[in-house]
Amino acid sequence: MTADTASISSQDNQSAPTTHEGILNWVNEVAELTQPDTVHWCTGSDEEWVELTDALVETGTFVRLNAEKKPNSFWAASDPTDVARVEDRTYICSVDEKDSGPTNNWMDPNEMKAIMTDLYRGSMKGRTMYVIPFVMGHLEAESPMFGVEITDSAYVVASMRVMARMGTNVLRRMEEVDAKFVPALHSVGMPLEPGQQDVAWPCNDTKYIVQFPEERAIWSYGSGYGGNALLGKKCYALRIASVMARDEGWLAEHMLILKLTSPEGVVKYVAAAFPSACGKTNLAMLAPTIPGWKVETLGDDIAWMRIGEDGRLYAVNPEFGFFGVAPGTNEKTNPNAMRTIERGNSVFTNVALTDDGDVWWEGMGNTPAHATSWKGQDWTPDSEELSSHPNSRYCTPIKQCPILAPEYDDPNGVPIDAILFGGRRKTTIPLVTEARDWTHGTFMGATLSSETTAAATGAVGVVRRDPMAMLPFIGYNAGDYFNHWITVGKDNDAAKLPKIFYVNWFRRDEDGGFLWPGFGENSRVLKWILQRIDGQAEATETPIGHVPTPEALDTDGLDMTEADLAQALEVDVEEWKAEIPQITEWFEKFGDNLPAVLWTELDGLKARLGV
Ligand code: GTP
Ligand code: SPV
Ligand code: MN
Repeated sequence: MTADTASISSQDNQSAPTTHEGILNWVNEVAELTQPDTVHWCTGSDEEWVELTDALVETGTFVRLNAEKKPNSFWAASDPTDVARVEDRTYICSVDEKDSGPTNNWMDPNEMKAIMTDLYRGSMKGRTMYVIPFVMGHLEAESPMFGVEITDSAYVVASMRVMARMGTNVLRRMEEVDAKFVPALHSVGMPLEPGQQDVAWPCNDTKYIVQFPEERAIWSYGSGYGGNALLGKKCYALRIASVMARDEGWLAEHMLILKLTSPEGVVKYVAAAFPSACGKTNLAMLAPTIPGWKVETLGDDIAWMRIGEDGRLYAVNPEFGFFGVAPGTNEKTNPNAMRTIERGNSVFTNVALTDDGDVWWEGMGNTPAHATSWKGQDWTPDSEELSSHPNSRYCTPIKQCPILAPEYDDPNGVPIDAILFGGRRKTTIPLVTEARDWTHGTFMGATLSSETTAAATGAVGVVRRDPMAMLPFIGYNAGDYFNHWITVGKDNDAAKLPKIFYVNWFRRDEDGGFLWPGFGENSRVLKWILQRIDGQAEATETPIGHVPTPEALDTDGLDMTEADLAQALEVDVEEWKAEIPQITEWFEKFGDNLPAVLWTELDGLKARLGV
């Protein structure tokens, strides 16, 4: 082990770190290929965290924050080229190309393995190889969903410890039941020659984020960024899990989970799918502006949902932390996120570092006179560049959320009453629309559209279809995925399934401002949804579904003109007519894989619009 890499020594090269032969064989095989200096089996203990974060501070990957501001917390800045998910380098390598479908990149699995095996050969030289046993969801679940990530990044180990249940107790359970697991291999792709000085953020210009769906395996190379490198998250809990879910009759979705309680004590559980950087974390932690209403958080990014014995759809959050968008988070938009990170134990990546050892980002308020930008440069309010990358993130334990619902830790999950789909659209999509039934709701999800954000590399602000907010995360043919949704509706009692709604917080007025104030005010929409489910709120039937009458929304104390509210709720037939050719073109992509009932839904919409 060289002293100048972030690595820790405890337990290194133990002779028999596990009795689980499958894990041991795979770890040995990877070590032989990647040739690390040492192998470290992660325990997940506090001592390990201290050793690991100390080492990261020593190599300059982490800067320790002022303990009075953010105890046990760290600032990290990535390489300026490694800041987001790389969708053009992400592959679903199914055996048959048609099984990856028209929305994913594909390569023959053997060809991909040959390319990546060459890349991995010696890729961990000079580094420590960490073995992270983890479980997505609860260790006490009926069938715990195990994984093992191998990585040469200490930053990834620290982040995985926040984001997933991991460590020795997971490994022991895997040994007891000789568990199957998803092998998830990660290398930053920057071996070190003897004596070579490491950099703060090792990565490689060549990147591959690869899922092998039949094998349930993940290979990732070249990036240290969250969604590319914390392989339990998007790669396992969405791409691989969506394939498992298709085969086993459940749903793995890009959804937050929240608990809503009315002043009368009526409880509803809501799951909501919005594309990356479109408001899941904010809605999950919402502080209601209407008196007496309460929101509690269960999850902010991923929901696994299964039909329970009573015929209802139960959701669990497979994660253990939040990996949230920092910019725009402040006392007003998301006070609960501010409280969560204040408790410390967090990693901040690509935000600004203040002179008193705290973090800052655009939209936090209290602008500092001077800070160090995410690029390591002097920053002042006069600087032309942003202090923080638009996709900068906080990584913080879910247990620190002050409004965490106690049920978050229930291995059986919570019964979902409403599913929300939503995106970022300047026009066309009203504030909220209720689907007529599950199939119509599936149509809404399948045609969901949104302007692209900084969460993935590429142009920002371009409208694209992002079905169920899962475009970058469906591990198989999206046409088959729509069919799976339709089947869940057909195979189950419609009365017990959640009601489906489509929301848009992002509609703009003529001057480009948001029509709807959003954030805490979204509680007014949640109230209408709860009342609709219980048959207590008015709606207008429109060509696209049921939209609230302005009177049906609680607008008490809402600072908004009647005209703006009317515009936020408007169903503009001309705008919708313009949407039809785009939906048609989108559906045509899927050929025979598109369920016929979705064409029927489109025909119905056209007829109602008079097209
Ligand atoms: P991922 O973690 O990438 O999956 O994102 P997310 O869906 O959790 O998005 P998040 O809640 O972090 O919000 C992303 C951005 O949208 C932030 O800059 C928020 O300030 C902004 N945002 C969230 N909710 C609202 C809203 O109701 N209105 C407006 N105008 N902006 C919002
Ligand atoms: C997203 O992009 O949807 C995220 C962040 O939640 S990442 O983990 O990078 O995917
Ligand atoms: Mn996400």
